[in-house]
Parts: sequence; C-alpha cells; structure tokens
Amino acid sequence: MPVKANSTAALVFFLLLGLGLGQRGVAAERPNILFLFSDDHAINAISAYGGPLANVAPTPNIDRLAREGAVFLNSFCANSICGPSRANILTGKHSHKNGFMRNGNNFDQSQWTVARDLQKNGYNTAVIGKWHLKSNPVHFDHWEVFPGQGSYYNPVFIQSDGSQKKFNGYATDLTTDKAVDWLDSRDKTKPFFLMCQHKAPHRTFAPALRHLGSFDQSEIPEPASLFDTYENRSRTLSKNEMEIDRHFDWAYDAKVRKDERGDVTLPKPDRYGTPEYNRMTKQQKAEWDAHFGPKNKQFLADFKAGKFDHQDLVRWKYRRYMRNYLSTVKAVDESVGRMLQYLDDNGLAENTIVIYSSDQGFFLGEHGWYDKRWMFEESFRMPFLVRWPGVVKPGSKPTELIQNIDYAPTFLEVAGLETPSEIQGKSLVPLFRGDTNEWRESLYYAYYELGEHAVPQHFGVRTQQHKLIYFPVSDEWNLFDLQRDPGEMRSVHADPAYQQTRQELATEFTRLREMYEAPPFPKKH
Ligand code: SGN
Ligand code: CA
Repeated sequence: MPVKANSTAALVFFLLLGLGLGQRGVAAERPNILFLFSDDHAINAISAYGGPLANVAPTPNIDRLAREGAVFLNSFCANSICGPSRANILTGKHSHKNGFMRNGNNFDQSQWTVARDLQKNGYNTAVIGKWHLKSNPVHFDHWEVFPGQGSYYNPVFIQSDGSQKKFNGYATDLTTDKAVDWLDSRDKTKPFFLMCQHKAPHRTFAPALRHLGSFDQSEIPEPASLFDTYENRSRTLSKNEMEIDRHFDWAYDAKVRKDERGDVTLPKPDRYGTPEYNRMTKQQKAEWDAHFGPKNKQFLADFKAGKFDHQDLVRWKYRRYMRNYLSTVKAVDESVGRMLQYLDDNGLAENTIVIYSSDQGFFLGEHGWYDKRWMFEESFRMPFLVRWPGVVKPGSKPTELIQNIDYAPTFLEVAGLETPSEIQGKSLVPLFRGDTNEWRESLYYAYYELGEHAVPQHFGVRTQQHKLIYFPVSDEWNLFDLQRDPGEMRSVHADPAYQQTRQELATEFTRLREMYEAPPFPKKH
C-alpha cells in the first residue's frame, strides 16, 4: 500500500476516534442521576446522622455516601406526608401550587415535572417502587410501581401497560432487582435519571425473613419523651392517634396475632388483622412464626402472670416496634450497597450523582409516637445524603436549611438545564460546591390532611434556631427555641422573654406565605 494512502487512512481513523472520544466526552459532562429513596426513614435511624441508635443499628452503605460525599444536617420536607412529599420533589413547588396537598389527591400529570424536562432533554428516565400519586407515572421511559402503599411480602407492581403483576419475594429486594435490571437494559447512549423508591421502613414494619431477630440482643435506648403528657403545647397534641401506648395495634403493628393468644386478653387497641402475614407463602409464614412464635408465647405468659405494669407494656411495644423498624431499614441499607456496587462494577460511579433521601421523617417513640405529619423535628426532617465525585467534598456536613422543593431545580442544574421561573425551590448545586452565599434563612411548612392519626392541619416557619407553628383549628400558636429545647417540650410563645423573637418569626411567616402565594388558613376541618 502506498505510504500516502496509509497516512490518509490513519488520519481518518484518528479523526473518527477523536470524534468518538469527543462524543463520549460530551456525554460524560451530563451526569447520571440516581435517586435512592425510601418511605418514612427517620434520620435517627441512619448512623451517618449520629443519633441515639447509631451504634445499635448502623447503616454502613448509606453512610458510605456521607463519607464519599455530604450529609445535609438540616434537610426538611414541605408537608410531612407521603404523596405530597413526592409531589414536592417532582414539581419543585409547595403543595398548594402542585395541587397534591393530601394523600387522597390525584396528581395532575399535565403539570410541569422535573422528569418531563429531563426526558425531553435526552435523559433516559425510570421510576421503580413506591409512587403513591394515584395517577400512573408519565415522562418516565420505564416505570414499575406499587399500587398505593404497596406490600412488603410478594408485592404487586403495576406494569407500564397498566396491568398488575404479583412477584414472589420481599419488596425492598424486588425493587432493587428491578432497578438493577433496568440499569442493565437501559439506552446506554443517554445519561439516566433513575428513581429507586422503597416501601420500607413504612408501617407495618415487616422485615425480610433474613433480618428477623437482627436486633434481639441489642439494648434499644428509649427517647426521653416516650411518656410525653403533652403539656405546655397546643391542646391538639393530646388528641393524636399515633401513640405506642394507645394506638399501636397488637396484631397489625406489634405482631402478636389473635390466634396465638389462647386465653390471654390484651388491652386495646386491637382493631386490625395481619395483612402482611396473610400474603406470605407457607414457607415464609413458617420462618416468620419460628421467629415470633416463641417470643410471643413467652410475652403472653409473662403478661398473664402480671409481670407488666402499664409503662412496661409501652416499653415492650416500643422495643418490638424498633426491632422491626430497624430490621426493615437493614434491607434498605443493603439495597443502597447493591446500587453503589453496581455503579462501581460498571464504571458509572465517577459520573453519577447519587442521592439518598426519604419522603419524610418518622417518630421513633419521641413524644410517645410512631407515624409523622407533625412539624416537630423527627417527622419534619428528611435524610439527605449526596455523593457527586469531583463536586461534593467528601465528608462534608452542610448545615444550611434545605427542603424537598429544592430537588427538582437541583436535578435540572446537574443536567445543565434552565429552571422555569414558577419553581419555588432552589438548586442545591451551589451548596454542593461549598458556596453558601445568599442561602435562605427560613423554611415554610404546611400540612393539610383531614384527620388520619388525628393530626390537625398546621402551618409554620423554621429558622436555624426557632420554630413557629400555627394551628388554625384551635387558633393556637406554638413557638420553640430549638437550641434550648431540642425535644420541643415547651412552647415559649407566651413567654415575655421571647416577645421580639415571636414578632420576627411572625413577620417571616407572613413574608414566606406571600412569597409562596399560600392560600388563606382553613378554619375548620
Ligand atoms: C397508611 C398507614 C398510616 C400512615 C399513612 C400515610 N396506615 O394509612 O399509619 O400514616 O399510610 O403514610 S396503614 O395501616 O396502611 O399502615 S404515607 O407514608 O403513605 O403518607
Ligand atoms: Ca411516607
């Protein structure tokens, strides 16, 4: 072959190679977004947050994100309930703007969502697991979600064609399997946006069989407010229906089935059955019974023998609650480990931003409660951990006030897209880079549900140090000094020493309500 032809061929070859690399280079500039999400995961059950359970129930895989990225120490929701939080995330707006104010609503899929813009601009998009927005997902190239709350055991997933299919196994594992399968089969010419959303650790706190008994030998510390009597705060608190004492159901929550009790009568409540147990296969039931059976037998014998006073019984239920809740978290943590491993094994770790979060927090016995909804810290807070190599400084612990309305604009900036002006949240990317200039100093909260667990509608503002809450139904205000009273046991709203703080917060509350164009307070509900 003549030399000239040879060198021309070489030139063409290198030009093509260069183009190929160039294209890969461009693709590399658009990071993948992996959003790992769970349901009702309190920061007190994530060891990276260092709470009271950190040594009892470590979460090594979620903590890996904190080590290799950031754990946001002051992350909150806009409305502490499932569907609304998910709507806040997808739209970047407060509930009154996206219309999904209560779990019973139907998400208006014609509105702007971050998935729409990501898909439109070349992202391969998918959502797998818990969705809870009633209307099926749109703007996702692939989706496979639970109907409503979903189940832990042998759950049903709605397929992209609208049909429903039951899968054998444990929801957290199945959700992860499906997420991994999608990553394997996705269109690899595009960056991806994957929302992998677990049911766990939501009620009824049913652990994977392999995790039953994980915390049986552990001392579970009790929160100081386990026996809260609700003085010095709004009178609506004592009307709640989420107490471990008065509302934690024996069969449903505490896993002591009626058919196990013989002649022992347990005190109320005992209203529900055992839907998760009923879904199990014979083999699954056998393993479940092998774990709980002997323990329940012993408990019932001790109860019959009069070994429990009222407080002992609350403590027993609290420990059972925690052991099961923390066991469901274990599977979520393993899922995070599997997803991170997948990124490692497939050369995706460097160019993927990974976030771990949960739709709201949860009470782990604080104020005597399970569930969420209240603007109190445990349920208002959302975990937020992020790893983005080269951008987020490993081991950082930002303290700025962030909220779930910030996620959509964050994803847009990560993808290099403009944020529409109607979006109420702010991109977190400056905070990821360590730029804390001109960050917000307060957050707005609004809870609109109409009575489940007897939590009234309430609205509020939180700064780094204080929290002001308004309860329209009783026309009461509560003010908390979070530095002096982190457990929120005493409102200082009527305390003359707080007159100026009270006025400042009231002004800030009004300012936020005007800025977000919040509707007038509902009076009665
Ligand atoms: C269900 C639960 C409630 C829980 C709501 C909302 N009961 O109704 O305890 O507060 O969901 O949870 S259950 O019997 O179905 O478990 S949310 O996370 O979906 O908002
Ligand atoms: Ca939830």
